[in-house]
Amino acid sequence: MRVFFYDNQPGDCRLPHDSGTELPLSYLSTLGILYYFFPPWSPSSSSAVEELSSTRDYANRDEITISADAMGAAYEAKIQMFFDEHMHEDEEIRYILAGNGFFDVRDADDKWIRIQAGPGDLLVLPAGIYHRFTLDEANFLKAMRLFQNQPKWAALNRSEETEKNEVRKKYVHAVQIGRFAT
Ligand code: KMT
Ligand code: NI
Repeated sequence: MRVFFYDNQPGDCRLPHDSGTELPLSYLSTLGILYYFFPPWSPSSSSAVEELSSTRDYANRDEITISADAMGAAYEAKIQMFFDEHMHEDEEIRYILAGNGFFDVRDADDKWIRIQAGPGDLLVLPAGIYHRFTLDEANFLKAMRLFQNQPKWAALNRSEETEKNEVRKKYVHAVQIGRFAT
């Protein structure tokens, strides 16, 4: 996993858009993002995922393959949806099993931070954080999605409405007072 400021240049979102300013992984903690590395090829990883799931109450899960082959006609629309800036009223938990992709998240100054994630990376995006997702140029990613019991994980696209969302306001407050600071 690598973390860097997005370059904000126009062009295909699947390109790296690496500004050249790399950030320590610990920067993610200040935004309330949790990250783990459980390599799928390591025998201890499945029990590590089980343990995290039981600690954090991730009762449900599924697997998603994001590729033109796997998704057929829905592919382009799905890809576009993932890259629209949005939030959820619950955590978004993604465990990358194969392939690579970019999670972009807004930092406390509303700047885009790009997280390059690959096999073994497990990310927990907190409820209320603005984010988006794209594949890279290889156009393939397989991930496990973990969910709490009754997830409220509809994508709410950023708008004046989400600025007033209680979950969003609570998140912004938590970042501002340094609740997530390490
Ligand atoms: C989402 O909600 O943005 C996603 O599920 C992204 C694809 S999963 C790696
Ligand atoms: Ni999302």
